[in-house]
This record gives sequence, structure tokens and C-alpha cells, in this order.
Amino acid sequence: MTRSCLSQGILSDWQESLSNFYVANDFTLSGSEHLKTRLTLRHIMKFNRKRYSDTVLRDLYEALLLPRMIEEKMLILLRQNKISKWFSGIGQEAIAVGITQALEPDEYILPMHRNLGVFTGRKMPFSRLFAQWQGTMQGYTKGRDRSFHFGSNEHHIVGMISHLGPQNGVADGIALASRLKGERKVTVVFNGDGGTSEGDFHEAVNVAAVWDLPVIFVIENNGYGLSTPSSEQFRCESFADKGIGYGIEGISIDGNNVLEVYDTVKHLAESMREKNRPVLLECRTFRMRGHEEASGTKYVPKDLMEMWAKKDPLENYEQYLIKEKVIDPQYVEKAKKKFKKEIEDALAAAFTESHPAADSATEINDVYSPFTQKVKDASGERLEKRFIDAISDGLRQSMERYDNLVLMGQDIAEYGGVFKITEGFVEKFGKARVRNTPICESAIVGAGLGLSVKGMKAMVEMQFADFVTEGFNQIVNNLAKSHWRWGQNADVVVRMPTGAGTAAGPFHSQSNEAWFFHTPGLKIVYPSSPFDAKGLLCAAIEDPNPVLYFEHKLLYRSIREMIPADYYTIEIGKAKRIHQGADVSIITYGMGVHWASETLKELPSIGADVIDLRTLLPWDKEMIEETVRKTSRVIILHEDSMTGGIGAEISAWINEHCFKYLDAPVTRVAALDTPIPFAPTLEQNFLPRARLKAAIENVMKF
Ligand SMILES: Cc1ncc(C[n+]2csc(CCOP(=O)(O)OP(=O)(O)O)c2C)c(N)n1
Repeated sequence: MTRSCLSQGILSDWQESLSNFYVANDFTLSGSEHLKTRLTLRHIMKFNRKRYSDTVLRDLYEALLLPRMIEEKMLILLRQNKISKWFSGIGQEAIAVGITQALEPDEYILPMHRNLGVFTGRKMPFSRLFAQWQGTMQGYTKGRDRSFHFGSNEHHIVGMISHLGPQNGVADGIALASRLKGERKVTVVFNGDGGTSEGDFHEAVNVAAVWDLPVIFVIENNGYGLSTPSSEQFRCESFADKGIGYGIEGISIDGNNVLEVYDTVKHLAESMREKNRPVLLECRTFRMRGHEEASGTKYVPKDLMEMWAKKDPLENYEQYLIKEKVIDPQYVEKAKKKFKKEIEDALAAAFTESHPAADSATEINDVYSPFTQKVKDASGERLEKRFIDAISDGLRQSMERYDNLVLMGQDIAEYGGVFKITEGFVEKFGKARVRNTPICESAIVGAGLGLSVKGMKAMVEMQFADFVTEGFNQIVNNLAKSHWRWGQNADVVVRMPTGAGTAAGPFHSQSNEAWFFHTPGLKIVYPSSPFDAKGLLCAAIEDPNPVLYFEHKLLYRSIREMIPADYYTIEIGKAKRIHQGADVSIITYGMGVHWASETLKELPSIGADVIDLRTLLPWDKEMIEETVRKTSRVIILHEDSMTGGIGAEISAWINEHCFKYLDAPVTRVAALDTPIPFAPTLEQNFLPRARLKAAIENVMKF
């Protein structure tokens, strides 16, 4: 084992020789030379059983043998065209196996695509595992996602999404929940060496470092990321050294030596449970097969492959155990026979199952975690509140109501957030629940999902809605799809200070609700009044699904209203009629509601039905149909740009469902299709406010 030399002051012989070699060669080694060098220096595997009993050694052997046998069978099935794809971990099994065996069974592991040993180590029933790969109903995703893209809370496993890096933020959230619950558990998340180039990896390690989260960030350094050799992926000599940059410990071990992996992680986990902190654990290994079977290994030098074959984790360990008389060839035969039968039996069963019968209602029904909202009215005292105070009230009362709710965001703790919505919260709820975050939106949104895995609730404040781009992938691919994929809800509210009117330019004024509107699995609320702001925020936090909560910055301090002092909620998905009228319907939300009201004052002869959508996803089709029937003329107004905006969808829906009631073309009034400009004159020209009056008059002419 080599620890990060600077942080630990330790430099192994191996690493010393390697660094000398590097110095002599002026760092010009290609990835494959690097790996060859490493192997020449250290190709003989040395096992050290320490004080581990024969039983422990044998259990480890069987745990190592099993995934190898399953994989070998899969390769045969692949050649027979009975399965479609396989990402092989052959040659790397000691990492997943050693780690899984070293942990407590209820400690979460977040594996990648080559970590079958995690799943077998947690004793997942083969029948369900094989069904998952076959895409049948008995699998973990009802045929909705493939291979290892699933989780199982029963087994304390959270599987990856294809994007690799996002797993790390989720691991942070699980570890944070463990800390907050005082559980003394570690969480392990796997990465390939290639995946560590992603910002997600960096963000999550950084967050874990700052928050002292007990996460082992495993890096399986197997020489290639698909076809790209290490030399074209990163420049560091050892991933252990990266720990220095994060101010955490980094360790590098022989990933092909199951005893070394097991022993390292066992001790590491024991110490991390006592003293919570993250650690980078590089496991040096090699990818013996193609990235996935079909892509082959042509680009890998043959001699390199041959050299690493000599370090096969299973064969070497088996030989060692036989030499030590812990097992004998008969034992090996018996174990193989037993596993062969179990695999064959489960496969036979899996192959009798067929793909799920498609049923659209079931598919749609599983998009959201089931939840029937019970609206809570408040009849007591009313107080005058500004929009911003209403949000703050809702947040504070939700914190009082849900002691499992955690707030995360930049500068939200002592500073109270840039808009001061969480001012005083730290004093009331403490720093554990009101958390300043590093500028790591992706890791923090991912952490929200991790908290949900442990039954907690999260509110993530984006400093400005514009910055959600940094957490976009986590929202649309992880939070939104998690329930539908494997039944894990994401109990996360993302608050988004949005909108223009403050001449703040293209990166502090955007309306970006339409980016999310297209994503099944999300809910979107967008209040326009203090009453709705509080009630919808409380409802969003109550809802176990991921909700994006848009709050218009210009409304923060410009509007006030008498609202209930007590906690209350408003129905998500329900629009509100702001003005009654029979001539024209104006369907809008957010700032549009205020623009509509102002404009109608200039048109006293026109009676307009103004509908405030309040929730954009799911939106209130019933009220839209009702108003169209009533007025036969429709304007859809929004602050966001025209093309592909919310208005486009609503207009299309009205056309399909209410055509017969219409007397005029459905008209959209929206911002220009440009980025939002800085100068007030340009900004006002960009916004649709000034174009609304003419549009209403025009629709009335039909
Ligand atoms: C964000 C993203 N970009 C690209 C890919 C395509 N891809 C899948 S696996 C892979 C290589 C991963 O290499 P590494 O992390 O080293 O893991 P290994 O496959 O070697 O175990 C690539 C490029 C992806 N899945 N996600």
C-alpha cells in the first residue's frame, strides 16, 4: 500500500522507483509504458494473511470466484447472441469483492459498470439479477433500465447512471445522512480512472473534504477509459497524490490483490467510522477485456495484456490458498460445481421470462412517487408579508415541521443567502441542517438524492436560477428518473431565484423553466404572490418528488399581501383565476400575472379571464379548458423566450383539445428569441411586457 506521499510522508519502494523512472524519462511515458513499468517493478503478487482466519480467506475466495464464473457464463451467452451487451470486470474483481466483504452489510456502496462483485457480495438473488440484465419484470427496473443501472435499498446499493461521475455526489448525500443520524457508517463510491476527469468527481470529493464525510472514493485505475489510455486522460502519477489537492488522505494499493484490498478497506472503514473523513483509494489494476465486449481490445498492446494476465486476481489467490493449505483442488472443484448449478438454474428461470407487456398507464404512473396531497388550510391570524418574507416563512415552518429536512446552498448559513431568505436560520436550526456549500451545484443536487436514499428531505438553493446549468444533469437524469427507474424517490426541492427586470445581464436574469418542463419526473411550481409563494413552497417540500421552485427576484420586495401566519399548503397542479372576464383568456404565470393586471387597466372595456398557472408541471388542463370554453380567445403570456417555451405546449394542447371553442388563433406573447441583454432599454425590449396590449387588441379583432 502506498499513501499519498506528501500528505502521509510515506513513499513506498515501488513508488520511489517509479518516480525515479519518471524523472529519468522526463515524464514522457505513454499510458501503456507506464503500466508496463509498474508491472515489471511489481508483478509478483505478495499475499499477507495477517491474522485473518481460514474462514475469512475461504469466504473471500468464494466471493472472488462467483463473479468470475458469472462473467464467463455471460461471455458464452453473448457469443450465442442470448444477451445483448456486457461490460466485463474480469481481472478487476478483487476490488469490488475485497471492498464489499470488508464493509458492514448495511453500509452503502455505489458501484460502476464493472463491479458485479458488489452485487454478488451483497447476496442479490441471481434470479432477479439475471432478470435485470434481460430486461424482464422480475428485474430491479421493470425492464426500464439496463445492466447495473439500478439500486436496491434492501442491499444498500445505489447503481450508477450512465454518466459515471454523478454517483459521487449521491454518495456524499448518503454519507451526510449517516453523519446527521449519528450512524457511524462509511459509504463507498466507485470510479474508473477515466471518470475521474469529470467535474462531478472533483466536486463531490471537494464537498466530502469540506464536510468531513465518511466516503471512500475508489478509483479503479485500469489503464484505459474506453480506448483512451491513461496518458491522454490525466497527468498525475498516482491518484493517491490527488488527495493532497483536496486536503484529504490518498492511498494507492494493488487492486488485483484481494487480501490487500480487503485489509486496507477494513482498517480504513474502522478508522473512518470513528473519525469521519473522506479518503481517495486508488486500486491499481488492468482492464483485461474490451470496454464492452463488442468493442474489443485491438488498441491494447499484446505484451501488456500478457503481463497483466500473470497478475490475475483469482488464479493468484487460489494458488496462494492452496500453497497455504487453506483450500485444496477438491475444494475448488466443489465450489465451482456449486456455483455452476446455481448460475445455470437461475439463468434457466430468467430465460423463461419475457419482456414486460407494455402498458402506458403503468409507465406514466411510475414517473412520480405516489403521493396524495392533503391540502392544509390555515384559518388563523394573517400578517402582511412581502414575497420574500413569505418564502422565508414557508421555509422556516417547513424546517420546524420536518426535522429530517436539510437546507443546502451557497452562503445560506450565517450570511443568510444572497437574498437573505435564510437569515437567522443557523441560530434556530444549527449548522448541520443549514449548510453552506462550496460552489459545487452538481454534487449538492446529487447529495440531495443521497439524502432521499436515507429517508431525508433536501432543499437546495441555487444562488441564481442561471447557475442550475451546473447541476442540470443531476436534476434531469438523476433526480427526475430515479423513481421511475428503480423506485427511489428524490425528495428534493430546488429553489431557483429567477427572472429579469433588474438589468443584471444574460447570466443573472434568465427564465429557464422550459429546460425542465420537458423532463418527465420533475414538478415545477412558479408562484406570483406572497400567499402562493408560501403555500406552494410548503407543498413542494411536503411532496416526496423532485420539485423546482421558481421565485421571481423582482417580486421579492415589490409586492406584499396579508397571508396566514401559520403553516399551510396549496395544491400542486392547480391554477388560479386572478381576474374574471368573458372576452379573452390570458394564461400566464410569475411576472406575467402582474403584467396582465397592469395592461388590463389600460383596456377597461375588455373583460379578461386571467389564469395564473402557479404550477407548470403538471399544469392545470381542466382550468385551461374551462377558460377557453368561456372566452374563445386565448393569449399565453410568459417572460421566457418564445421558441419552445411553456406557451408552445399549452397552445398545442388547446389546439388539439379545444379547437371547436376557438374564435381566434391562440396567441403567444413572449420574450425575444435572444439571450437576455444587460442595458435596461435592451432588456425592456427583450421582455414581452410592452407587446401585450397590442396582442390583446389584435386577438379581440377576430
Ligand atoms: C459523461 C459521459 N461521457 C462519456 C461516456 C461514455 N463512456 C462510457 S464508459 C467510458 C469510459 C470510462 O472509463 P473509466 O471511467 O476509466 O472506467 P472503465 O470503463 O475503464 O472501468 C466512456 C467514455 C459516459 N458514459 N458518460
